[in-house]
Amino acid sequence: MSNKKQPSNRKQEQLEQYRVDDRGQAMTTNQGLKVSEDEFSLKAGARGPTLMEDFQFREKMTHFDHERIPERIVHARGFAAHGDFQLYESLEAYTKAKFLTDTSVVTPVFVRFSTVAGSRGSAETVRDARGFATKFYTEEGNYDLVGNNIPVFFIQDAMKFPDLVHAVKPEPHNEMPQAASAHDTFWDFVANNQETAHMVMWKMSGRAVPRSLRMMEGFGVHTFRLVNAEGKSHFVKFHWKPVLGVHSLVWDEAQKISGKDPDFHRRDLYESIENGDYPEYELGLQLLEEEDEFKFDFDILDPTKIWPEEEVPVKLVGKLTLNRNVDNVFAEAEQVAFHPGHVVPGIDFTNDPLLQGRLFSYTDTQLIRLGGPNFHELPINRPVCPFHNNQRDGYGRHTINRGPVSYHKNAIAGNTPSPVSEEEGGYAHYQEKIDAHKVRARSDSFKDHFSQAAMFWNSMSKPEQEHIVSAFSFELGKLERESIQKAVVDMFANVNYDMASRVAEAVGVQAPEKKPEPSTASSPALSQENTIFTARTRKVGVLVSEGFDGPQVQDILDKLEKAGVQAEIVAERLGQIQGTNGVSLKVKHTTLTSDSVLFDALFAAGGDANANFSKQAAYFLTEAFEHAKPIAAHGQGEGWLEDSMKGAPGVLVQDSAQAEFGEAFVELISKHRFWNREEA
Ligand code: HDD
Repeated sequence: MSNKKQPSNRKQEQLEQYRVDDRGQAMTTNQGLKVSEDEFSLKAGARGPTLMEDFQFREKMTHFDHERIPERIVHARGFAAHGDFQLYESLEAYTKAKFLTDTSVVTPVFVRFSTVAGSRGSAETVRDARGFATKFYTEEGNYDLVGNNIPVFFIQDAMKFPDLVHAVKPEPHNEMPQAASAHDTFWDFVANNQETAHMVMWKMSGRAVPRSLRMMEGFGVHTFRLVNAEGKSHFVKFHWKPVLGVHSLVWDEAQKISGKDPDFHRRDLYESIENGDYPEYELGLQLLEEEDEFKFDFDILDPTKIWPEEEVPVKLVGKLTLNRNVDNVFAEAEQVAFHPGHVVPGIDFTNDPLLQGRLFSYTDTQLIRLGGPNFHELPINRPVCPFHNNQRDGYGRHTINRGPVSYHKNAIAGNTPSPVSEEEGGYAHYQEKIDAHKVRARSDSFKDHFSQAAMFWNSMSKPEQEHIVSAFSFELGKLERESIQKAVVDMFANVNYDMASRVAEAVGVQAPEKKPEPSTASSPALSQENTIFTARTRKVGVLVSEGFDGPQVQDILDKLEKAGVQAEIVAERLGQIQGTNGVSLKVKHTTLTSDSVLFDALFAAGGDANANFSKQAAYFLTEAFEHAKPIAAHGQGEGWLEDSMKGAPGVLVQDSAQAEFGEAFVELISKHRFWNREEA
């Protein structure tokens, strides 16, 4: 980590006491004993056996042998950062949660992003949902918003979660494939559990291959409750809206990045924070009066349904800024323990059966993962407010509780620690009236699986629909069993007949029977065509060789920098590269150490390239062109473009009349991709 001054807040002040810098220190054992030698074990003679007495060797080896803890059963591959949350306006009409009512409060946060299916070391640009888990360290205790970048879930009842996860994880007989849903058991699960239809549509879309963790939405998924000081409750859905807009990779690119840079997403997040391009997301709320619980044609307790934003607008209420990287991934990102049940007064649950099950699972998983009931004492998990109760002991206890009392009620300690009233901040559950039979059942109101899946399809632009058809064709194309391909195609004919027929044709199974369209509704907010477009923080690869046009290229690079674009020089070899008029550039990559898939756009800046570099540059440009990326060419750089690329949408070739070349390139970069080129 760099030595620059890091942003601070109350959580950072607390963490500071645990941070240790070993640089410049004498080496000791864990008991504080200074060691005089750390390369050789204690032996009976330089060529003799190692002695049992060697406590230093035993300590070092034992600690090493115990370094690993079980990875998370889901969301194992994750990365995290610190930041702050601040409110725009008081939400006291809806909630009494202090961090949502006082606009002067800056709440420290810790956010962990993750993929779901892959192991801890798996590639990051796989087709998957992304976890977006936020811990707010509020003055009233920790509040965790444990969400995903997809607003719906595969299943409606937590009872099925182990089945879903078993189906999507690598198949147990051969542990293949890693971090991928393109295999028989996942799609067998889908076809036999048709409530999955809506989330599968999202998973086949660009949402499942985000360009950056900074360019994806987050969702609390479930309907939660906000409760105000008068005890009035509103239903709420939580959203995170990225300030840079929602953008995706294309599938071919995502797969190649998995090999070229399996750490692509964490690198992007880490570098952005180090560069001071702090990732930002606005918190959005969809609020619903309790009286309106039954006004929709879906059940608001069903986690496979969204509330279309056009019907229930998203109110933007505050901003999350990630401004500090972790110092140690294990201590922070790995040991952080999230739980949807970590709430504060003013936030409560609903009877969504998926949420209800999650309220059990998360503590249980931390017990095995973090080795006991004291994980709340780990630095990253400690609230910034004090905590007092009669819980005691267990593995790894840090707190030294004083005095004889560890029970309630008592007289010895004046009956303390004591519960406090709601007025004094005591958490009181919302008193929802329940009058029902105990049953193991799915509510009839949860039985429509296809209408919103169809609405998602209807809301997509043409290129987005093409990407979905090709994602289905890829995934089903990887299956071994034709019966499953057929069952899936038949199932999705219920969502959209044309879509399913095209997939059937692509994978060579019989076309499905024509089914009625379940819904003609659409929700424009779902299309990424309607998102925010900006060139800020985009990465441009600048292909250049010796003797490039110094003043012109420098001018274009200056324009890019001014627009917040990151330009990185790619040349034949590392070091400095000389252009005309004494302009010299520092080379960051060669064509060997980078690849077109690692950039948002390419700038062919020219120079007297040798045959090898010209060939490599042409290859970069062709691939970027195929991935619909913005391209600009100047001077000899034009010669590296295939003729068919010139004049295509999103390709800018400098002619002498164009004074505003740099500005025009920035404009292209802000467009993200030129899908019309793909269609052509
Ligand atoms: Fe979960 C981790 C999000 C359903 C059980 N989940 C986990 C993480 C996220 C989510 C973001 C990673 C947290 C981190 O970074 O440490 N999970 C969701 C969402 C769901 C969901 C948005 C549906 C709306 N999850 C879900 C169900 C269950 C679980 C139905 C079980 C009943 N989830 C877990 C878990 C994990 C977990 C096994 C693994 C590691 C952990 O909890 O701490 O308990």
